[in-house]
Amino acid sequence: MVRQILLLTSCWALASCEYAVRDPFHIGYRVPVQLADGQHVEVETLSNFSTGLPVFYVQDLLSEEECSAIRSAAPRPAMMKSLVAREYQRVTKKRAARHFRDVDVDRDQSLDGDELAQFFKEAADLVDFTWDFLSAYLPKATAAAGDRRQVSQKEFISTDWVKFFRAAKKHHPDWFARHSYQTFVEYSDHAFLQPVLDKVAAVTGLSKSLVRRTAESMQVLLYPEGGHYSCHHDTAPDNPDFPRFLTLFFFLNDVDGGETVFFGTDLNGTYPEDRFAAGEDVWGPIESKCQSVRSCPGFDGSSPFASSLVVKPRAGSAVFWYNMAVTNEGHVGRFYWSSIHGGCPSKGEKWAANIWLHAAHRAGQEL
Ligand SMILES: [Ca+2]
Repeated sequence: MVRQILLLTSCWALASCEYAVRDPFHIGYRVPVQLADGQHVEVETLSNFSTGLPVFYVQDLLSEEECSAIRSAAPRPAMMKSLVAREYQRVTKKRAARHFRDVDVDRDQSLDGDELAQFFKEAADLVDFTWDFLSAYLPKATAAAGDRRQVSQKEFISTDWVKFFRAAKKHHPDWFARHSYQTFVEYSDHAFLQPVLDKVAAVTGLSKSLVRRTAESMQVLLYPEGGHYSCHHDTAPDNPDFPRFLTLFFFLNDVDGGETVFFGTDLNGTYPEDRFAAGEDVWGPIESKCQSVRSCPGFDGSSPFASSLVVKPRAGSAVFWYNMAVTNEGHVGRFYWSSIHGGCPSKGEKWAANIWLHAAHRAGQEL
């Protein structure tokens, strides 16, 4: 059923279709691909439509020299801290009253942990916190016994939230949705990147000209120890600026931790898209649940996404997937909510790079 829906909106492995997506067949399926330099690699299916999203893996797609060259093309002084929400800098007492009204969804004039978490997310992309840390700023709330701690309106509004978020950034940078550094590298500035683009074409099955025409500048990422990126989509269904229909993610060094997790996949359970097709709101709850780094494999033993696809970093390897369907004319098609994914905390410096291919929006297109 799901696959039929996707077939209707995807340009599907047709020779005449420039945007044909690679057919995943079944999990574990490997197709050999010869690269321009004569090297052979295998494109392995890690997940397919029946488990949530087609995801492919290619081991040793980049040489050690290419990994090193990409890292060198992104010198540390050029790396910018990946942006998170900065609304918190404007949370005055007056604005705090408005925030309180916005997040007190049950209108009981106090905030519980979930409601407070909503404020933290909106104000600063803060997705993890502990009540122990909060106790310095909200002593009355944290003095209450049990798990059902509440923050009163008076206490919320009188709290210096700018000071709180600054302290959180200083002492717990890993609590924020993104803890990484990034820069963009232009293909035209580096001759060695042209063969890299051609490798992307070879493994995705797309033409070299299409890849060169539609590739966004390469994003190079550096995650410090403990760095991570909470679950997210690489594009949005209605985002005209970044219609990234395909993501190819390179791991540029070996590191423990730092796994990429596809939270919208379910390798041995009920595929959430089935429930989504039945009208159930599954993606909202999944997205809020996978924000915390506690959703990462083995983080605290709870493993809330134990059946999701996990890809471990390995220098030179690549993983790629589709964020949306694309029409034969290259236009944006149906959005794949199941493409939600995240990068787990790395246990050392982790280098990676993204290549995104863009589809086009039709004028006036409604998605
Ligand atoms: Ca409430």
